[in-house]
Amino acid sequence: MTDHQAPDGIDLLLSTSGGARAIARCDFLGRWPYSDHKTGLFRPFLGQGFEASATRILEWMREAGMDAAFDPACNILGRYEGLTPHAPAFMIGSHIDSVRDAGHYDGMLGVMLGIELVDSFHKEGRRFPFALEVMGFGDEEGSRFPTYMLGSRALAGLLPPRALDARDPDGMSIAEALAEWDIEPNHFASARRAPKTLIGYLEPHIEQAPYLYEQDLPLAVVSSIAAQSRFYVTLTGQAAHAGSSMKTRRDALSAAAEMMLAIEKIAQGGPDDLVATCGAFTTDTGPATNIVAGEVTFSIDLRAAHRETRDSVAATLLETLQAIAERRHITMKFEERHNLPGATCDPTLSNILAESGQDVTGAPLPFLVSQAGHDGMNVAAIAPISMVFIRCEKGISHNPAEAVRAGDVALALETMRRFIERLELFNNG
Ligand code: HGY
Ligand code: MN
Ligand code: MN
Repeated sequence: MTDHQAPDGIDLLLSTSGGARAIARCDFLGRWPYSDHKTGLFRPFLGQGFEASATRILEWMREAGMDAAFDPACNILGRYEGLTPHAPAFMIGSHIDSVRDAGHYDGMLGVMLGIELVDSFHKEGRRFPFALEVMGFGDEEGSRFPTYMLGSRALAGLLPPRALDARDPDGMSIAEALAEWDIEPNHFASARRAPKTLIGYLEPHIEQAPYLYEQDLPLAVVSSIAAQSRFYVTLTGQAAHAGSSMKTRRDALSAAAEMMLAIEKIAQGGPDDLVATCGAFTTDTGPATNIVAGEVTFSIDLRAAHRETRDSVAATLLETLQAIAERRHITMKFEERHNLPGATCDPTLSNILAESGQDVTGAPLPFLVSQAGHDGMNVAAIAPISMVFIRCEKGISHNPAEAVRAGDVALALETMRRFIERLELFNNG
């Protein structure tokens, strides 16, 4: 077992605390029944694995001295009171849902580190002029319902109307799934947090890119989170026999292929922070090999550090795809289903984080733009946000090979501790 793949987590759960236990708990939750799949990790919002994981995490929050419960949006929230009851809170959080075939640490590690931090203060009997809250957002990935960041949007009051009508691949809506949990869908939006009750937010998260790995650094401070949009393209041509003439075809699949290569070329021609990814592909041919595709759908995930870049590239993409569709006599539907404008991390919090990290690691922490989206993008609407990145092996994520180093996670936890202690001084004025 190499250093950066934590040993099997079960025994560590009992014997340690701190970074090692945070990793062990992520590994423990990375398998059935805390996953919907018997092999590998898939923990979609409101699934069986989600329920088992949330139940376990609530227990760990309570053992760490917190009051803990589901909020009305099915996020899990632990609260460690400050020196005075009902004090505004500083929140540490991330998400507990996962993509399919996920790694163990995306999202979950941030929540486990929050619990470890509070547990250490609780053991010392320490209280602060603010409460500490640990938040496990229930839906960040949108891996079951096509919704994305439902939990943090509910907290920030950013839910679009009829958000709960979104349906999973089996046709169940979020409202129906909530009803199965005996949760009143109409209460979902009451998860909205009054801004004055949060003084700030910190999201510890793996980097999900190779910068720290290549620079051989353990931690970074996030300066901003890239703007991201998701589009769905539906192409309708004409289903036909595979023996039909090439001259008369209106092949939706060939059109999609040409479009995807055009999208890739546009993104490759832009600045390094411009990224575009095609996915969620469907075709009406099923497994048949002798049918010319009549209808194809695919998604486009478009990101850039600055919203203006993203939006101008989105306009170029639309023009390019329209031209391909016209030339191929294909009708195209191009819908935007997700639009996050990106977020800037609070400079004061980020500098306190950077100082804390330098204390702990002995070297200045780099400031990075996050191309990956995070719940902090929504929390930024109601509180100043900050993020600390933790190195992950080769930058690999959204992949079972995702791995972290116990030493880096320990440094992150100690950085978080110093950060809260500095906040205490900062708050005492
Ligand atoms: O898509 C993202 O950036 C995040 O992993 N949900
Ligand atoms: Mn993710
Ligand atoms: Mn994540």
